Amino acid sequence: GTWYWNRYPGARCDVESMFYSYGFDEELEQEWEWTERYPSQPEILRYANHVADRFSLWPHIQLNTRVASATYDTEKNGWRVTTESDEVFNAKFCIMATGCLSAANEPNFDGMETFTGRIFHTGRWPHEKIDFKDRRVGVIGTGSSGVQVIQEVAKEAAHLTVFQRTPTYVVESFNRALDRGDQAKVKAKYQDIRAAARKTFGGFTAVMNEQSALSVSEEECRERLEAAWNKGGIGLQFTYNDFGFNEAANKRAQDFVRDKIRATVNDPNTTEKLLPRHILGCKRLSIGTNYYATYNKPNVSLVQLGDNGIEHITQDGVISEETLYPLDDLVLATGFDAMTGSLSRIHITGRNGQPLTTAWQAGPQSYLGLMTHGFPNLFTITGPGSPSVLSNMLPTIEHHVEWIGECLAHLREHNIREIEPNVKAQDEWVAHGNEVADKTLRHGCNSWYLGANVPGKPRVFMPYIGGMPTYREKCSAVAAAGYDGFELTES
Ligand code: NA7
Repeated sequence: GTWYWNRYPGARCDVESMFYSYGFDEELEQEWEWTERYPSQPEILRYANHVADRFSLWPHIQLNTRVASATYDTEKNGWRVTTESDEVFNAKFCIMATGCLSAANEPNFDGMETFTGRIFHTGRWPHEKIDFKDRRVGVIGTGSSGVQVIQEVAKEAAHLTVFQRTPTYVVESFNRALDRGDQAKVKAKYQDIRAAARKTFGGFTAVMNEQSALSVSEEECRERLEAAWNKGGIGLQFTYNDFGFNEAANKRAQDFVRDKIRATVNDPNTTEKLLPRHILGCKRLSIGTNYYATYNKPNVSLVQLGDNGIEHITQDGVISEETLYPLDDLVLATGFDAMTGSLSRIHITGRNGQPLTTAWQAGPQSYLGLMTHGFPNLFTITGPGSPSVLSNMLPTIEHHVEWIGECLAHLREHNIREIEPNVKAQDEWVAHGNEVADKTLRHGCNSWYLGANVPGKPRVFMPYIGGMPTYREKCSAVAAAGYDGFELTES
Protein backbone atom coordinates (compact mmCIF):
# COMPACT_ATOMS: atom_id res chain seq x y z
CA GLY A 1 0.00 0.00 0.00
CA THR A 2 2.70 2.49 0.98
CA TRP A 3 4.31 2.37 -2.43
CA TYR A 4 1.04 2.42 -4.29
CA TRP A 5 -0.27 5.59 -2.65
CA ASN A 6 2.87 7.60 -1.93
CA ARG A 7 3.59 8.34 -5.56
CA TYR A 8 4.35 12.06 -5.25
CA PRO A 9 7.32 13.43 -7.22
CA GLY A 10 10.55 12.36 -5.49
CA ALA A 11 8.99 9.57 -3.37
CA ARG A 12 11.81 7.28 -2.38
CA CYS A 13 12.61 4.86 0.45
CA ASP A 14 15.17 5.83 3.08
CA VAL A 15 16.47 2.24 3.38
CA GLU A 16 18.91 0.97 0.75
CA SER A 17 17.17 -0.93 -2.02
CA MET A 18 19.17 -4.15 -1.77
CA PHE A 19 18.07 -4.54 1.84
CA TYR A 20 14.60 -3.09 1.50
CA SER A 21 13.68 -6.37 -0.13
CA TYR A 22 12.43 -9.84 0.76
CA GLY A 23 14.95 -12.42 1.89
CA PHE A 24 12.69 -15.48 1.92
CA ASP A 25 13.58 -16.68 -1.55
CA GLU A 26 17.13 -16.88 -2.83
CA GLU A 27 16.16 -16.98 -6.49
CA LEU A 28 14.07 -13.84 -6.08
CA GLU A 29 16.87 -11.89 -4.46
CA GLN A 30 19.37 -13.08 -7.06
CA GLU A 31 17.27 -12.30 -10.12
CA TRP A 32 15.91 -8.87 -9.18
CA GLU A 33 18.03 -5.91 -10.31
CA TRP A 34 17.84 -2.69 -8.31
CA THR A 35 18.88 0.37 -10.26
CA GLU A 36 19.66 2.88 -7.49
CA ARG A 37 21.14 2.89 -4.01
CA TYR A 38 17.82 4.16 -2.57
CA PRO A 39 14.82 2.84 -4.44
CA SER A 40 12.28 5.21 -5.96
CA GLN A 41 8.57 4.58 -5.47
CA PRO A 42 7.96 3.31 -9.04
CA GLU A 43 10.77 0.79 -8.66
CA ILE A 44 9.46 -0.57 -5.34
CA LEU A 45 5.98 -0.83 -6.81
CA ARG A 46 7.42 -2.76 -9.79
CA TYR A 47 9.16 -5.05 -7.30
CA ALA A 48 5.93 -5.66 -5.35
CA ASN A 49 4.13 -6.49 -8.60
CA HIS A 50 6.97 -8.78 -9.62
CA VAL A 51 6.74 -10.67 -6.31
CA ALA A 52 2.97 -11.03 -6.74
CA ASP A 53 3.51 -12.37 -10.30
CA ARG A 54 6.38 -14.65 -9.42
CA PHE A 55 4.59 -16.36 -6.54
CA SER A 56 1.18 -16.39 -8.29
CA LEU A 57 -0.43 -14.30 -5.58
CA TRP A 58 -2.97 -12.47 -7.73
CA PRO A 59 -5.77 -15.10 -7.43
CA HIS A 60 -5.66 -14.51 -3.65
CA ILE A 61 -5.85 -10.71 -3.82
CA GLN A 62 -8.98 -8.62 -4.24
CA LEU A 63 -8.01 -5.06 -5.10
CA ASN A 64 -10.12 -1.89 -4.75
CA THR A 65 -11.78 -3.23 -1.62
CA ARG A 66 -12.04 -1.05 1.45
CA VAL A 67 -12.86 -2.91 4.64
CA ALA A 68 -15.49 -1.12 6.72
CA SER A 69 -15.76 -3.42 9.74
CA ALA A 70 -14.41 -6.57 11.35
CA THR A 71 -16.55 -8.20 14.03
CA TYR A 72 -15.66 -11.11 16.26
CA ASP A 73 -18.32 -13.75 16.60
CA THR A 74 -17.86 -15.28 20.05
CA GLU A 75 -19.99 -18.33 19.27
CA LYS A 76 -18.41 -19.22 15.96
CA ASN A 77 -14.94 -18.10 17.12
CA GLY A 78 -14.32 -16.21 13.95
CA TRP A 79 -14.27 -12.84 12.25
CA ARG A 80 -16.87 -11.33 9.98
CA VAL A 81 -15.28 -8.79 7.69
CA THR A 82 -17.57 -6.42 5.79
CA THR A 83 -16.40 -4.22 2.95
CA GLU A 84 -17.70 -0.78 2.08
CA SER A 85 -19.62 -2.36 -0.81
CA ASP A 86 -21.29 -4.71 1.70
CA GLU A 87 -19.45 -7.86 0.71
CA VAL A 88 -19.08 -10.14 3.73
CA PHE A 89 -16.21 -12.53 4.38
CA ASN A 90 -16.08 -14.99 7.28
CA ALA A 91 -12.78 -16.33 8.54
CA LYS A 92 -11.57 -18.07 11.64
CA PHE A 93 -8.51 -15.85 11.82
CA CYS A 94 -7.97 -12.32 10.63
CA ILE A 95 -4.59 -10.75 9.98
CA MET A 96 -4.47 -6.98 9.79
CA ALA A 97 -1.64 -6.02 7.44
CA THR A 98 -2.98 -2.49 7.21
CA GLY A 99 0.33 -0.65 7.57
CA CYS A 100 1.86 1.74 10.05
CA LEU A 101 1.83 4.84 7.86
CA SER A 102 -1.21 4.52 5.68
CA ALA A 103 -4.03 6.55 7.24
CA ALA A 104 -3.40 10.05 5.88
CA ASN A 105 -3.38 12.92 8.39
CA GLU A 106 -5.42 15.47 6.48
CA PRO A 107 -5.80 18.63 8.54
CA ASN A 108 -9.09 20.38 8.12
CA PHE A 109 -7.84 23.96 7.86
CA ASP A 110 -10.39 26.68 8.27
CA GLY A 111 -11.69 27.71 4.84
CA MET A 112 -9.97 24.86 2.99
CA GLU A 113 -13.12 24.02 1.04
CA THR A 114 -13.13 27.50 -0.52
CA PHE A 115 -9.68 27.13 -2.14
CA THR A 116 -10.13 27.19 -5.91
CA GLY A 117 -6.80 25.53 -6.77
CA ARG A 118 -5.82 21.87 -6.61
CA ILE A 119 -5.14 20.16 -3.25
CA PHE A 120 -3.02 17.00 -2.97
CA HIS A 121 -1.94 14.87 0.01
CA THR A 122 1.44 13.20 -0.48
CA GLY A 123 0.06 9.92 0.86
CA ARG A 124 -2.93 9.95 -1.53
CA TRP A 125 -1.26 11.10 -4.72
CA PRO A 126 -3.17 10.89 -8.04
CA HIS A 127 -2.04 8.37 -10.63
CA GLU A 128 -1.74 10.78 -13.52
CA LYS A 129 1.28 13.05 -13.91
CA ILE A 130 0.72 16.33 -12.11
CA ASP A 131 2.24 19.29 -13.89
CA PHE A 132 3.47 22.13 -11.68
CA LYS A 133 5.04 24.13 -14.49
CA ASP A 134 4.23 27.87 -14.33
CA ARG A 135 2.24 27.35 -11.14
CA ARG A 136 2.47 28.82 -7.66
CA VAL A 137 2.66 25.85 -5.34
CA GLY A 138 2.44 25.69 -1.54
CA VAL A 139 3.73 22.71 0.47
CA ILE A 140 2.59 22.30 4.08
CA GLY A 141 4.88 20.02 6.10
CA THR A 142 8.59 19.36 6.22
CA GLY A 143 8.83 15.71 7.32
CA SER A 144 10.30 12.99 5.08
CA SER A 145 7.54 13.34 2.47
CA GLY A 146 7.71 17.14 2.49
CA VAL A 147 11.49 17.10 2.10
CA GLN A 148 11.27 14.83 -0.95
CA VAL A 149 8.41 16.61 -2.67
CA ILE A 150 9.91 20.08 -2.02
CA GLN A 151 13.16 19.14 -3.76
CA GLU A 152 11.28 18.02 -6.88
CA VAL A 153 8.51 20.61 -7.12
CA ALA A 154 11.12 23.38 -6.75
CA LYS A 155 12.61 22.26 -10.08
CA GLU A 156 9.35 22.85 -11.90
CA ALA A 157 7.10 25.37 -10.18
CA ALA A 158 7.01 29.08 -10.99
CA HIS A 159 7.15 29.64 -7.25
CA LEU A 160 7.20 27.26 -4.31
CA THR A 161 6.21 28.41 -0.83
CA VAL A 162 7.04 25.97 1.97
CA PHE A 163 4.97 26.30 5.17
CA GLN A 164 7.05 24.89 8.01
CA ARG A 165 5.80 24.14 11.53
CA THR A 166 8.94 22.39 12.82
CA PRO A 167 12.29 22.43 11.02
CA THR A 168 13.70 18.94 10.60
CA TYR A 169 17.13 17.30 10.41
CA VAL A 170 17.86 16.20 6.87
CA VAL A 171 20.92 14.11 6.03
CA GLU A 172 22.24 13.71 2.49
CA SER A 173 21.40 10.47 0.72
CA PHE A 174 24.24 10.50 -1.81
CA ASN A 175 21.93 8.39 -3.89
CA ARG A 176 23.53 6.93 -7.00
CA ALA A 177 22.98 4.37 -9.72
CA LEU A 178 23.83 0.80 -8.77
CA ASP A 179 25.77 -1.10 -11.37
CA ARG A 180 25.99 -4.86 -11.79
CA GLY A 181 29.28 -4.88 -9.87
CA ASP A 182 27.71 -3.22 -6.79
CA GLN A 183 24.92 -5.74 -6.85
CA ALA A 184 27.14 -8.75 -7.51
CA LYS A 185 29.16 -7.97 -4.37
CA VAL A 186 26.02 -8.11 -2.24
CA LYS A 187 24.47 -11.03 -4.10
CA ALA A 188 27.58 -13.16 -3.53
CA LYS A 189 26.81 -13.17 0.18
CA TYR A 190 23.26 -11.88 0.38
CA GLN A 191 22.02 -14.29 3.06
CA ASP A 192 25.10 -13.70 5.23
CA ILE A 193 24.62 -9.94 5.07
CA ARG A 194 20.94 -10.32 5.91
CA ALA A 195 21.81 -12.59 8.86
CA ALA A 196 24.29 -9.99 10.16
CA ALA A 197 21.69 -7.23 9.74
CA ARG A 198 19.22 -9.25 11.82
CA LYS A 199 21.65 -8.92 14.72
CA THR A 200 21.58 -5.13 14.63
CA PHE A 201 19.13 -2.94 16.53
CA GLY A 202 16.93 -2.09 13.58
CA GLY A 203 17.79 -4.83 11.12
CA PHE A 204 19.78 -2.38 9.01
CA THR A 205 23.24 -3.00 7.61
CA ALA A 206 24.77 0.00 9.42
CA VAL A 207 26.39 -1.14 12.63
CA MET A 208 26.34 0.96 15.83
CA ASN A 209 29.71 2.22 17.03
CA GLU A 210 29.65 1.08 20.66
CA GLN A 211 31.38 4.17 21.96
CA SER A 212 30.05 7.23 23.76
CA ALA A 213 30.22 10.49 21.81
CA LEU A 214 31.42 12.10 25.04
CA SER A 215 34.34 9.69 25.39
CA VAL A 216 36.13 11.37 22.48
CA SER A 217 37.21 14.95 21.82
CA GLU A 218 34.84 17.26 19.97
CA GLU A 219 37.22 17.21 17.03
CA GLU A 220 37.30 13.42 16.79
CA CYS A 221 33.52 13.30 17.10
CA ARG A 222 33.18 15.76 14.21
CA GLU A 223 35.57 13.78 12.03
CA ARG A 224 33.58 10.66 12.57
CA LEU A 225 30.28 12.45 11.93
CA GLU A 226 31.74 13.91 8.75
CA ALA A 227 32.72 10.43 7.56
CA ALA A 228 29.22 9.12 8.37
CA TRP A 229 27.63 12.12 6.61
CA ASN A 230 29.70 11.45 3.49
CA LYS A 231 28.57 7.83 3.41
CA GLY A 232 25.00 9.13 3.22
CA GLY A 233 21.78 8.06 4.86
CA ILE A 234 20.60 7.39 8.38
CA GLY A 235 23.89 5.75 9.45
CA LEU A 236 24.78 9.12 11.02
CA GLN A 237 22.61 8.10 13.99
CA PHE A 238 24.80 5.08 14.64
CA THR A 239 28.05 7.06 14.88
CA TYR A 240 27.97 6.88 18.69
CA ASN A 241 25.88 4.69 20.96
CA ASP A 242 24.57 7.43 23.27
CA PHE A 243 22.98 9.78 20.72
CA GLY A 244 19.64 8.23 21.65
CA PHE A 245 20.14 8.44 25.41
CA ASN A 246 22.32 11.37 26.39
CA GLU A 247 21.39 14.95 25.60
CA ALA A 248 24.95 16.26 25.65
CA ALA A 249 26.03 13.50 23.23
CA ASN A 250 23.04 14.17 21.02
CA LYS A 251 23.84 17.90 20.98
CA ARG A 252 27.11 17.12 19.24
CA ALA A 253 25.21 15.50 16.38
CA GLN A 254 22.67 18.36 16.33
CA ASP A 255 25.42 21.00 16.15
CA PHE A 256 27.08 19.08 13.34
CA VAL A 257 23.93 19.09 11.18
CA ARG A 258 23.11 22.71 12.07
CA ASP A 259 26.57 23.69 10.83
CA LYS A 260 25.93 21.81 7.58
CA ILE A 261 22.76 23.88 7.14
CA ARG A 262 24.62 27.13 7.88
CA ALA A 263 27.29 26.19 5.34
CA THR A 264 24.69 25.41 2.65
CA VAL A 265 21.95 28.03 2.83
CA ASN A 266 22.83 31.52 1.60
CA ASP A 267 20.16 33.72 3.17
CA PRO A 268 20.76 34.16 6.93
CA ASN A 269 17.08 34.64 7.67
CA THR A 270 16.15 31.40 5.89
CA THR A 271 19.06 29.60 7.55
CA GLU A 272 17.81 30.60 10.97
CA LYS A 273 14.34 29.26 10.19
CA LEU A 274 15.73 25.95 8.93
CA LEU A 275 17.78 25.18 12.04
CA PRO A 276 16.14 22.34 13.97
CA ARG A 277 16.16 22.73 17.76
CA HIS A 278 14.92 19.34 18.93
CA ILE A 279 16.77 16.12 19.77
CA LEU A 280 18.25 14.58 16.63
CA GLY A 281 16.49 11.30 15.88
CA CYS A 282 13.56 12.17 18.13
CA LYS A 283 11.51 12.66 14.98
CA ARG A 284 12.54 10.35 12.19
CA LEU A 285 15.63 11.60 10.41
CA SER A 286 14.81 12.62 6.84
CA ILE A 287 17.03 11.83 3.90
CA GLY A 288 17.35 14.37 1.14
CA THR A 289 19.21 15.24 -2.00
CA ASN A 290 20.25 18.89 -1.88
CA TYR A 291 17.26 19.67 0.34
CA TYR A 292 18.78 22.65 2.13
CA ALA A 293 20.34 23.98 -1.10
CA THR A 294 16.83 24.06 -2.58
CA TYR A 295 16.21 27.17 -0.46
CA ASN A 296 18.91 29.02 -2.41
CA LYS A 297 16.75 28.89 -5.54
CA PRO A 298 15.10 32.19 -6.42
CA ASN A 299 11.68 30.54 -6.86
CA VAL A 300 11.58 29.00 -3.36
CA SER A 301 10.55 30.72 -0.14
CA LEU A 302 10.11 29.43 3.38
CA VAL A 303 7.37 30.55 5.76
CA GLN A 304 7.82 29.69 9.42
CA LEU A 305 4.35 29.17 10.87
CA GLY A 306 3.60 30.95 14.12
CA ASP A 307 1.88 29.45 17.14
CA ASN A 308 -1.45 29.60 15.36
CA GLY A 309 -0.15 27.53 12.44
CA ILE A 310 -2.07 27.88 9.19
CA GLU A 311 -4.71 30.39 10.22
CA HIS A 312 -7.00 30.30 7.27
CA ILE A 313 -7.29 29.18 3.67
CA THR A 314 -9.12 31.39 1.21
CA GLN A 315 -10.07 30.85 -2.42
CA ASP A 316 -6.70 32.38 -3.37
CA GLY A 317 -4.22 30.75 -1.01
CA VAL A 318 -2.97 30.39 2.55
CA ILE A 319 -3.09 33.00 5.29
CA SER A 320 -0.48 32.90 8.02
CA GLU A 321 0.32 35.74 10.42
CA GLU A 322 -2.16 37.89 8.52
CA THR A 323 -0.24 37.53 5.25
CA LEU A 324 -1.87 35.96 2.19
CA TYR A 325 0.32 33.65 0.12
CA PRO A 326 -1.44 33.33 -3.26
CA LEU A 327 -1.32 29.76 -4.61
CA ASP A 328 -2.53 27.70 -7.56
CA ASP A 329 -1.82 24.35 -5.89
CA LEU A 330 -1.53 23.15 -2.32
CA VAL A 331 0.39 20.02 -1.35
CA LEU A 332 -0.32 18.61 2.10
CA ALA A 333 2.78 16.73 3.26
CA THR A 334 1.19 16.43 6.68
CA GLY A 335 1.93 12.77 7.35
CA PHE A 336 -0.18 10.06 8.86
CA ASP A 337 -2.27 9.00 11.82
CA ALA A 338 0.57 6.56 12.42
CA MET A 339 0.44 2.99 13.73
CA THR A 340 -3.17 3.01 14.97
CA GLY A 341 -4.92 5.12 12.31
CA SER A 342 -5.34 2.36 9.75
CA LEU A 343 -6.93 0.13 12.42
CA SER A 344 -9.11 2.78 14.04
CA ARG A 345 -10.58 3.67 10.63
CA ILE A 346 -11.99 0.12 10.41
CA HIS A 347 -14.83 -0.54 12.86
CA ILE A 348 -13.22 -3.44 14.74
CA THR A 349 -15.23 -5.03 17.53
CA GLY A 350 -13.93 -7.89 19.64
CA ARG A 351 -15.34 -10.00 22.42
CA ASN A 352 -18.60 -8.61 23.93
CA GLY A 353 -18.86 -6.08 21.13
CA GLN A 354 -16.01 -4.00 22.51
CA PRO A 355 -14.61 -1.60 19.88
CA LEU A 356 -10.83 -1.64 19.44
CA THR A 357 -10.90 2.14 19.68
CA THR A 358 -12.31 1.81 23.22
CA ALA A 359 -9.74 -0.80 24.25
CA TRP A 360 -7.02 1.52 22.92
CA GLN A 361 -8.51 4.77 24.21
CA ALA A 362 -5.51 5.52 26.41
CA GLY A 363 -3.06 4.26 23.78
CA PRO A 364 -2.56 0.93 22.02
CA GLN A 365 -2.47 -2.16 24.24
CA SER A 366 -1.05 -5.31 22.72
CA TYR A 367 1.07 -8.34 23.45
CA LEU A 368 4.23 -8.19 21.31
CA GLY A 369 2.43 -5.91 18.85
CA LEU A 370 0.90 -9.11 17.48
CA MET A 371 -2.42 -9.52 19.32
CA THR A 372 -4.70 -7.67 21.75
CA HIS A 373 -6.62 -9.06 24.71
CA GLY A 374 -10.34 -9.08 23.96
CA PHE A 375 -9.72 -9.53 20.23
CA PRO A 376 -9.12 -13.26 19.83
CA ASN A 377 -7.79 -14.68 16.56
CA LEU A 378 -6.91 -11.18 15.30
CA PHE A 379 -3.26 -10.64 14.42
CA THR A 380 -1.55 -7.40 13.49
CA ILE A 381 1.51 -7.28 11.24
CA THR A 382 3.96 -4.68 12.65
CA GLY A 383 1.34 -3.53 15.12
CA PRO A 384 2.01 -0.97 17.88
CA GLY A 385 4.15 -2.59 20.55
CA SER A 386 6.47 -4.19 17.97
CA PRO A 387 9.67 -2.61 16.57
CA SER A 388 7.94 -1.91 13.24
CA VAL A 389 8.74 1.64 12.13
CA LEU A 390 11.99 1.73 14.08
CA SER A 391 13.35 -1.11 11.99
CA ASN A 392 13.87 -2.12 8.40
CA MET A 393 10.26 -2.81 7.50
CA LEU A 394 10.58 -5.60 4.94
CA PRO A 395 12.56 -8.10 7.06
CA THR A 396 10.47 -7.05 10.06
CA ILE A 397 7.26 -7.81 8.16
CA GLU A 398 8.74 -11.17 7.11
CA HIS A 399 9.47 -11.95 10.76
CA HIS A 400 5.84 -11.32 11.75
CA VAL A 401 4.51 -13.27 8.79
CA GLU A 402 6.69 -16.24 9.68
CA TRP A 403 5.76 -16.07 13.38
CA ILE A 404 2.04 -15.88 12.59
CA GLY A 405 2.33 -18.66 9.97
CA GLU A 406 3.99 -20.97 12.47
CA CYS A 407 1.46 -20.02 15.14
CA LEU A 408 -1.47 -20.88 12.84
CA ALA A 409 0.14 -24.23 11.98
CA HIS A 410 0.52 -24.95 15.70
CA LEU A 411 -3.13 -24.08 16.35
CA ARG A 412 -4.30 -26.34 13.54
CA GLU A 413 -2.08 -29.18 14.67
CA HIS A 414 -3.36 -28.95 18.23
CA ASN A 415 -6.96 -28.47 17.27
CA ILE A 416 -7.17 -25.03 18.87
CA ARG A 417 -10.05 -22.79 17.89
CA GLU A 418 -9.15 -19.63 19.75
CA ILE A 419 -5.97 -17.77 20.71
CA GLU A 420 -5.88 -14.61 22.78
CA PRO A 421 -3.21 -12.93 24.90
CA ASN A 422 -3.93 -12.84 28.62
CA VAL A 423 -4.16 -9.51 30.43
CA LYS A 424 -1.09 -10.12 32.58
CA ALA A 425 1.23 -10.87 29.64
CA GLN A 426 -0.15 -7.91 27.72
CA ASP A 427 0.17 -5.48 30.63
CA GLU A 428 3.72 -6.62 31.30
CA TRP A 429 4.66 -6.17 27.65
CA VAL A 430 3.13 -2.67 27.52
CA ALA A 431 4.89 -1.73 30.78
CA HIS A 432 8.19 -3.10 29.46
CA GLY A 433 7.75 -1.13 26.21
CA ASN A 434 7.13 2.07 28.18
CA GLU A 435 10.06 1.42 30.47
CA VAL A 436 12.47 0.97 27.54
CA ALA A 437 11.09 4.04 25.76
CA ASP A 438 11.38 6.15 28.93
CA LYS A 439 15.13 5.55 28.99
CA THR A 440 15.53 7.18 25.59
CA LEU A 441 15.29 10.81 24.45
CA ARG A 442 12.29 10.04 22.27
CA HIS A 443 9.73 11.78 24.46
CA GLY A 444 11.41 15.12 23.89
CA CYS A 445 9.52 16.26 20.79
CA ASN A 446 6.15 16.10 19.08
CA SER A 447 6.66 13.11 16.83
CA TRP A 448 4.23 10.77 15.12
CA TYR A 449 5.86 7.93 17.13
CA LEU A 450 4.04 9.52 20.08
CA GLY A 451 0.88 10.32 18.16
CA ALA A 452 1.65 13.99 18.83
CA ASN A 453 0.91 15.05 15.23
CA VAL A 454 -2.77 14.13 15.49
CA PRO A 455 -4.88 16.42 17.71
CA GLY A 456 -6.45 14.52 20.61
CA LYS A 457 -4.43 11.31 20.16
CA PRO A 458 -3.07 9.90 23.46
CA ARG A 459 0.62 10.62 23.86
CA VAL A 460 2.19 7.16 24.05
CA PHE A 461 5.39 5.94 22.42
CA MET A 462 3.89 3.32 20.11
CA PRO A 463 6.67 1.23 18.56
CA TYR A 464 8.81 -1.12 20.70
CA ILE A 465 12.26 0.41 21.11
CA GLY A 466 14.08 -2.52 22.72
CA GLY A 467 15.64 -3.51 19.39
CA MET A 468 14.99 -6.28 16.90
CA PRO A 469 17.35 -8.92 18.36
CA THR A 470 15.71 -8.73 21.82
CA TYR A 471 12.30 -8.69 20.23
CA ARG A 472 12.98 -11.67 17.96
CA GLU A 473 14.31 -13.63 20.93
CA LYS A 474 11.22 -12.84 22.97
CA CYS A 475 8.86 -13.90 20.14
CA SER A 476 10.78 -17.17 19.64
CA ALA A 477 10.81 -17.92 23.38
CA VAL A 478 7.05 -17.29 23.63
CA ALA A 479 6.37 -19.70 20.75
CA ALA A 480 8.82 -22.32 22.02
CA ALA A 481 7.07 -22.31 25.40
CA GLY A 482 3.77 -23.25 23.73
CA TYR A 483 2.67 -19.63 23.22
CA ASP A 484 3.40 -18.39 26.68
CA GLY A 485 1.15 -15.48 27.66
CA PHE A 486 -1.64 -16.58 25.32
CA GLU A 487 -4.83 -18.46 26.24
CA LEU A 488 -5.37 -21.31 23.79
CA THR A 489 -8.86 -22.85 23.70
CA GLU A 490 -9.32 -26.29 22.18
CA SER A 491 -12.17 -27.13 19.84
P1 NA7 B 1 5.64 13.48 9.13
O1 NA7 B 1 7.02 13.06 9.38
O2 NA7 B 1 4.61 13.29 10.19
O3 NA7 B 1 5.68 15.02 8.69
C1 NA7 B 1 4.50 15.78 8.57
C2 NA7 B 1 4.86 17.23 8.47
O4 NA7 B 1 3.67 18.00 8.37
C3 NA7 B 1 5.60 17.75 9.70
O5 NA7 B 1 6.53 18.71 9.27
C4 NA7 B 1 4.48 18.38 10.51
O6 NA7 B 1 4.92 19.36 11.40
C5 NA7 B 1 3.63 18.97 9.41
N1 NA7 B 1 2.25 19.15 9.82
C6 NA7 B 1 1.38 18.20 10.23
N2 NA7 B 1 0.19 18.74 10.53
C7 NA7 B 1 0.33 20.07 10.32
C8 NA7 B 1 -0.53 21.18 10.47
N3 NA7 B 1 -1.79 21.01 10.90
N4 NA7 B 1 -0.07 22.41 10.16
C9 NA7 B 1 1.19 22.56 9.73
N5 NA7 B 1 2.08 21.56 9.57
C10 NA7 B 1 1.64 20.33 9.86
O7 NA7 B 1 5.03 12.76 7.82
P2 NA7 B 1 5.79 12.34 6.47
O8 NA7 B 1 4.75 11.89 5.52
O9 NA7 B 1 6.70 13.40 6.03
O10 NA7 B 1 6.70 11.14 6.91
C11 NA7 B 1 6.13 10.03 7.60
C12 NA7 B 1 7.10 8.89 7.57
O11 NA7 B 1 7.04 8.26 6.29
C13 NA7 B 1 8.54 9.22 7.73
O12 NA7 B 1 8.94 9.44 9.02
C14 NA7 B 1 9.23 8.03 7.12
O13 NA7 B 1 9.22 6.96 8.03
C15 NA7 B 1 8.33 7.69 5.99
P3 NA7 B 1 5.42 18.98 12.90
O14 NA7 B 1 6.77 18.36 12.74
O15 NA7 B 1 4.41 17.97 13.43
O16 NA7 B 1 5.41 20.24 13.63
